[in-house]
Amino acid sequence: MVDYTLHCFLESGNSFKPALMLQLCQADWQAQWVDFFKGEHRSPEYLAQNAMGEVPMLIDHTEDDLVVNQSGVMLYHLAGKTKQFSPENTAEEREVMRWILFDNHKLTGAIAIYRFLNKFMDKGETPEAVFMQGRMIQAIKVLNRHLEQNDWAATNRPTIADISMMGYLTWPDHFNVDWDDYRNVKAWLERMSNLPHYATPEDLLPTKPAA
Ligand SMILES: N[C@@H](CCC(=O)N[C@@H](CS)C(=O)NCC(=O)O)C(=O)O
Repeated sequence: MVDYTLHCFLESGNSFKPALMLQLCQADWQAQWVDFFKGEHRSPEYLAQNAMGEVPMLIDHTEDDLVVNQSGVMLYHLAGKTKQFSPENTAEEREVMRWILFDNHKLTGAIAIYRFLNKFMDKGETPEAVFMQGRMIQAIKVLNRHLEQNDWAATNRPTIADISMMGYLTWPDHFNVDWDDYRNVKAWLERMSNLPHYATPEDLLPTKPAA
């Protein structure tokens, strides 16, 4: 039996966040594919474990099959257990929390929706898509400005805040961004991908099994 099972799917940047953390920490884990596009996350069985009906979902087998929902909570949980990528004092904790909340609400919050409309629904220039694209660009600009003075998001070393914000950023072509226009983000993404044991979403996350 592995220590952790992550319910996830490849197209999900939110799934990449805990998967990357597990990989960077070299944890003992397995991925369990969720058939998201068929609505498995809305099935009664799934909702019984995760009332929010969201992917990813982490099961910690070392704690009596504890169910952890929300990628940010998973990152905190894993940081606490592994003592890696974790804040080390209250001030750092505040900063880490600040950037994880920013990620969930503004960065991932806009990118995931714009990407879904743009790539998976091929919506073109609808008012909704243009609105979300504008929100996304604002959030990317905030991150780019912050990284002008800082190598890492929350402290002077990589933390779960960096891991969270990277969730969707390996797919710039899915949301029509060129990292050459955001040089500080580009350099930070390179630093992230040079961390020991780094792997891509395509390396870590399962996709629909062949029929
Ligand atoms: N804040 C959540 C977001 C999770 C999320 O929205 N996941 C998407 C898939 S990537 C989902 O399950 N969407 C279903 C829905 O919104 O109904 C997290 O970080 O875990």
